[in-house]
Amino acid sequence: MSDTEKHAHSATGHDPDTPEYTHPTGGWGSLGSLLRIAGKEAPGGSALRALARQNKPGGVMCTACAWAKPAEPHTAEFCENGAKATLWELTKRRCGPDFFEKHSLSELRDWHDYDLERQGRLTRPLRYDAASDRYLPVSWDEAFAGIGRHLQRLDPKSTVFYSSGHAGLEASYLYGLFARLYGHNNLPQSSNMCHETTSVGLNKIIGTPVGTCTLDDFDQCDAIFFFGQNTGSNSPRFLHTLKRAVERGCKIVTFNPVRERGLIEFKDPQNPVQMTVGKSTKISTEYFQVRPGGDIAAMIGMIKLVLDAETAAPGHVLDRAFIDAETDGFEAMKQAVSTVTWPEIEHASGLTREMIGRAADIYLGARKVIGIYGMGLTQHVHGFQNLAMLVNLLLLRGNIGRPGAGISPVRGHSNVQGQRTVGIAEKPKLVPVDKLEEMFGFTCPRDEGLNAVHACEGLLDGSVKAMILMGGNLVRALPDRERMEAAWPSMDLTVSIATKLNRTHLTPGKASYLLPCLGRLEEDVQATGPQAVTIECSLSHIYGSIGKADPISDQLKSEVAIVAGLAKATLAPNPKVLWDEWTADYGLVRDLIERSYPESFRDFNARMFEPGGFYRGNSARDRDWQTDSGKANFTAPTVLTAIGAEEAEGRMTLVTLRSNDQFNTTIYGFSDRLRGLSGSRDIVLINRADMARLNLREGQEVTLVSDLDDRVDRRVPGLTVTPFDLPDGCVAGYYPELNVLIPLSYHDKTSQTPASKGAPVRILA
Ligand SMILES: Nc1nc2c(c(=O)[nH]1)N[C@H]1C(S)=C(S)[C@@H](COP(=O)(O)OP(=O)(O)OC[C@H]3O[C@@H](n4cnc5c(=O)[nH]c(N)nc54)[C@H](O)[C@@H]3O)O[C@H]1N2
Ligand SMILES: Nc1nc2c(c(=O)[nH]1)N[C@H]1C(S)=C(S)[C@@H](COP(=O)(O)OP(=O)(O)OC[C@H]3O[C@@H](n4cnc5c(=O)[nH]c(N)nc54)[C@H](O)[C@@H]3O)O[C@H]1N2
Ligand SMILES: [Mo]
Repeated sequence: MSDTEKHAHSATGHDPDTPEYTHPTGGWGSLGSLLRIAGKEAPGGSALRALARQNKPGGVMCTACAWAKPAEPHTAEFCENGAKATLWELTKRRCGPDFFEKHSLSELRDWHDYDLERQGRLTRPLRYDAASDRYLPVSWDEAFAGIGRHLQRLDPKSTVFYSSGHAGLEASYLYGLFARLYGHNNLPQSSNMCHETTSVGLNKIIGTPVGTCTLDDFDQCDAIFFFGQNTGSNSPRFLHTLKRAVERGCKIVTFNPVRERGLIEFKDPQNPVQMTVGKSTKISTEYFQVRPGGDIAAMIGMIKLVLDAETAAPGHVLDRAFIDAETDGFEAMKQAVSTVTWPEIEHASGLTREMIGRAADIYLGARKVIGIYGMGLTQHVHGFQNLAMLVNLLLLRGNIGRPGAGISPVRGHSNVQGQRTVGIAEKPKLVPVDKLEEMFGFTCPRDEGLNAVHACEGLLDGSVKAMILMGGNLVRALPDRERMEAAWPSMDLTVSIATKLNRTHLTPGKASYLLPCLGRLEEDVQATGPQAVTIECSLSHIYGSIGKADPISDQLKSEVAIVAGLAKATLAPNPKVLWDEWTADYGLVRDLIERSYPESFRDFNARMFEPGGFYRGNSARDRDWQTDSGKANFTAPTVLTAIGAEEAEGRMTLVTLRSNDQFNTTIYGFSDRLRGLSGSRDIVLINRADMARLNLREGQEVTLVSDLDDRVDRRVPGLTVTPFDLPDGCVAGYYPELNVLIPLSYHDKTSQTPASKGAPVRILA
């Protein structure tokens, strides 16, 4: 069989010899998986009440993904994975001082991540004691004072304040302010490993760091082009939106090396009729198993076909008026695309010209098109080129800045986008520094701070001396994990604000504190009474969220209170900076946010509980292009694949995946139900033809080694060879287990987003 025939086969039908879950996403399967978690966590009535209020106006906004919360929610407006996140947070298990009395950190380092988090919620502030190699309880006052003394002694520029996208806008705004008052912009965030390609890339080409679509657009579009986003696992509520779109005739074209169940068909677990009768909705009209990194070539192919169609019917295909008035760079893009040949496109994409033709036909037949993407596009060395080709494709027919059309990155953590909006940004140009100086009477640092990759480089070269983490599990989430883990204890100070114990907490710096916080689901009572917080979704809507569950311990503080406590202990008093008043009443913090960002947050306190959230607006949606050229920019392709390493004999591209049973580094269990896999996460997925070529047997144990020639030895032994329907030349396995194999230097060229979907590896039998 020729290469082309093989891919033609795998893209149209599933390889019968490899495991695949054959049921639709949703349905009884997802309820079963939920009940397993519920059984393990023994949730109280609080958790069930929280679920009933989840994602509803005036309720609590889910702590899992960032998908939009509709104005008219379902009775149960949560998904399998949102519910898991709730049960996980409101678990009955506790990880208190007695646990740490029993276990030293060197002992805990032998535990599986799953078992660490499974100990339950952290209940007390803790300080690391090197003599006993244990965490010991401390009072909040001692913890704040100790951390404050360390920070006062350190050069602010040698410290890093990370946040994972959990905390609300209030805590996030104050955290950014604390960093700047203290004297740095070192505010990396989880999005540095995630959608930074979007923040930097879209900003460059269409002048906005975020997507342009709202939920209404999904009720109007004629076609959706879906690249590298696994909706069924990672934003399941979005499946309802897609199902509605399909039912009214919208076509969905998916590009993904893996046949992800949720994008194939969906059974609505909230629709009793569908559940019992068993009818499911087909989601993708066409599903193309593109090679990892091959999207650039596939999109170039589509662009070529659209341009050919225009040549055949001049004036009938392109939106010429739009291109002439609103865009820049069309001719250069067209010229670059014309030099690419079809054999090159077919090789790089792994798709045939005929397949790309089918995709192009759907594009041409649709008046309103939305482009959706996730980590499959952003986490590549040429991630920027990925995004730029998608924008090129959309711009050809004016599909940005018009109802029913646009570009829509699907974001990760529930408030990851919002944290950026309110000043968690290492780039001072994204922050209203003049305004902040005027509001708080200080000199704001104006030099660029460290992003995640730069912070890691600083850690390795010794220039980074302290890290505060507001959420997250950085040593697990970062690339080059082994090197990071080894360097971590060299820091003078490490502080984690967290809900649960994780691997990062086991590599303390010379001084180290673990500060337990309230989760969003818990009631947060301050001096003026119960408080609400706010978050922003992927579609730029802002929602209020009120936790009602009983706090799991009376020793917890809110993230707002912790940030304020740390800041007060570190900074000299400033009459314009009122940490205690702000902690007592979060409405005052929202007033500060409104004053800092008046266009996005007009009448913030009054509007925060609007059903469906309030829209912050988007310049590109209004065709106000805030780019250097003042136009939307076409980009001439410079590469055909997003992979940064050359093809070589024996070299494979490693794609790191999330299972259906994890939220990032939090592992709920060992079942990847939607891919038909279960039992172990220490596996390497590979297709049968490649297994035969490389002389591998099913079930054999192998070692994966990094194949980047930089003299660093990176290897993961003990992986079980598991046949799986993937394109040729690639292997897949789980994040975070395989992060050891992702070189720190191997990242998107424009944004430094680690290339977690395309690292070069070799298999050692
Ligand atoms: N349940 C659950 N929900 C989550 C998370 C979780 O871990 N669990 N994580 C949250 C976070 S922080 C984020 S960022 C999002 C992540 O959500 P996604 O953006 O969906 O990220 P991934 O699951 O890493 O992978 C996305 C998809 O890209 C495909 N892919 C890999 N390489 C390529 C490629 O080169 N081209 C194309 N076209 N596709 C490719 C993979 O097969 C996979 O289906 O989900 C959020 N929601
Ligand atoms: N190889 C590879 N690496 C990747 C990725 C990949 O696809 N492949 N994906 C990347 C992506 S997209 C992301 S976003 C990062 C994620 O990286 P991180 O954000 O660092 O990781 P998380 O697993 O989301 O963080 C989990 C921890 O957050 C804490 N936590 C949970 N809820 C709360 C809360 O409400 N408040 C506070 N303060 N803490 C809380 C808990 O202690 C928990 O252990 O990983 C990145 N790394
Ligand atoms: Mo993410």
